[in-house]
Amino acid sequence: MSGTILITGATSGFGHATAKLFAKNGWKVIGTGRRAERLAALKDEIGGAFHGMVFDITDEAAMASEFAALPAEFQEIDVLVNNAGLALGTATAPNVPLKDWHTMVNTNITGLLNITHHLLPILIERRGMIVNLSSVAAHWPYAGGNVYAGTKAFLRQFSLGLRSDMHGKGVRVTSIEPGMCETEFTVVRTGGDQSASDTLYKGVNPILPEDIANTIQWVASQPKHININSIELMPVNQSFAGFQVHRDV
Ligand code: NDP
Ligand code: 8X3
Repeated sequence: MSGTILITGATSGFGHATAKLFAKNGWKVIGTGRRAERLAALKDEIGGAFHGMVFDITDEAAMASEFAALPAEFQEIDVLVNNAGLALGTATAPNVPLKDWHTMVNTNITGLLNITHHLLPILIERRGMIVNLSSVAAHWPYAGGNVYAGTKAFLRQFSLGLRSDMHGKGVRVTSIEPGMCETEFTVVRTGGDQSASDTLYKGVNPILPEDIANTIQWVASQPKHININSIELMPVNQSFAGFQVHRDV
């Protein structure tokens, strides 16, 4: 199968690897992000099968004007990968800047809803597919996960709800819920601390962006009568800890 895929957050990590893999497999790829130079580099690498859209996903008007300028040959979108997102900080509440909570909600939820709402008519017309990047954090709480984990739990449940709304329309929806993957995620989360990121992943043998790209490719290549509802995946070296118990003395 091939067609046209739109990937939000194609300038880094999962989105970047997914853009390259789908282009290699003959798809037309639309990639979004704020960093124009990275999208231009993808265009240089992929060529005419790639179209970059530069906008901040929290800016609905900027998104709409990019779609208004979308070339005709990229308009028949078959797959939307809602990948753009971020975590900010690992501090426990309330020692968290409120603006960081707002940024995570505006990016991971509101921006994602804006683009999803915009594209649902064409996805319904084309009996297409939506792949949402949730997280293990949607299921497994940890101290400091607070709003980030909350946004990813929203995304998992929104995916399942969309499945219900798409009943009978032939539109497929998948929630992908990865654990630790080494991308720019932790550099962003720590406010630019590359060494904190290196330390976190050292010896973990984490998931690679290409592993997620392969997962998305596998989901999209299932027969049309199959919907993969959700996939949770982790590095072997990441697993679960028990509940924490505090005792009053
Ligand atoms: P990266 O930080 O490497 O990539 C994030 C992407 O999101 C970038 O392309 C960035 O583009 C884009 N983005 C962030 N904010 C905005 C914004 N306001 N407007 C437009 N684009 C934005 O992270 P990952 O590849 O690791 O993460 C991708 C998704 O996977 C995220 O939703 C993340 O929560 C999720 N995830 C990550 C895991 C991990 O361990 N890495 C595990 C589970 C889920 P730009 O900066 O150019 O705008
Ligand atoms: C991020 C995955 O394991 O770092 O969504 O919380 S984890």
